[in-house]
Amino acid sequence: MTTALKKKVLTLCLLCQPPRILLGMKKRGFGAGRWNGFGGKLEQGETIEEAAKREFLEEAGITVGEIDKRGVLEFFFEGSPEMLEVHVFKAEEYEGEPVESDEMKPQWFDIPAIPYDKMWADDEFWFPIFLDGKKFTGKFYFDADENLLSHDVKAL
Ligand code: 6U4
Repeated sequence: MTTALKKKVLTLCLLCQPPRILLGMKKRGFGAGRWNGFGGKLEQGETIEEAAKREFLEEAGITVGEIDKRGVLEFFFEGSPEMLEVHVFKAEEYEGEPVESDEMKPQWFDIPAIPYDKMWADDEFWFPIFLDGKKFTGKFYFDADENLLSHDVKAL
């Protein structure tokens, strides 16, 4: 018998101004110690887009302009009753100056110098598609120690 996994919906937004991209070092919580985009859980009554913008402001101190949905990623963890559905957005404009928060330390990177070795293991599979301007879906299976076991990524 299989038990249905609980689904947790999360946002992930990347501010891209070629040749640079803003990433944040996650300082605490899930994914601490890795560079990542900005995002998190939805609050009651919020749309996914509203949550993506709010999380960006909370974590990096800036207000992003229009955001564009680029992909959906599904993450499964061995032994976990919960899967993550991460909605990935691209922002190109912002107001304010990035500031460090309790949760994230923002830093601009040159796109060719994106530090994949200090990011979630799945990122190197979908970031290039994202940076190419294409939409995508991805499914990733991790073991309980957050090692990537297998993946299935599609450019749309
Ligand atoms: P709080 O409520 O702050 O304790 P936390 O557990 O730290 O929450 P949160 O809300 O910051 O998590 O959300 C995790 C963030 O990490 C979301 O933006 C989605 C993103 N994320 C999760 N798994 C990822 C993965 N494998 N690859 C990736 N981003 C991922 O690039």
